[in-house]
Amino acid sequence: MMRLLKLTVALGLVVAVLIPAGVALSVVLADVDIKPMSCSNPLNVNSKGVLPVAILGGELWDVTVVDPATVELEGVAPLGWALEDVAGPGCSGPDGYLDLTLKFETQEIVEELGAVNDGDVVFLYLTGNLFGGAPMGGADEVWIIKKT
Ligand SMILES: [Ca+2]
Ligand SMILES: [Ca+2]
Repeated sequence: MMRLLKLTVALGLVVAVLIPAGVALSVVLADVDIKPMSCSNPLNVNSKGVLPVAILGGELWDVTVVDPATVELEGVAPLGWALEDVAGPGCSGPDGYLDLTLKFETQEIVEELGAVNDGDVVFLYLTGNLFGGAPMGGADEVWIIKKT
């Protein structure tokens, strides 16, 4: 239920963001999972590591239709990607459906976030295209860890 609620909120925000840009109406909404299998998605802004993100596949949603070369998180291109079943909906483990996993350099994402405070919860937006050109997008939230 929580998960459903979160997705509804994310959908509203994505549409609100995309309509002014003129891209609206047929955006394919993807189930984006930042840090697969973690629900709270802590993001340490001082981390020099990578941020793993999965576009979760499902019975009606084959992630191989997504063109990985077009995917960006907050406008940042991934370091690499793979097709692998790493997680399922609601922060669960592998569910038998293939996921598109991408790795982003944490510091590049942090730069795009601008000013954040320890404990903030912020949405990160993922955008991209399907092979054939249709736009897709989704969002998930992270919990900012900023130790001073
Ligand atoms: Ca997660
Ligand atoms: Ca999966």
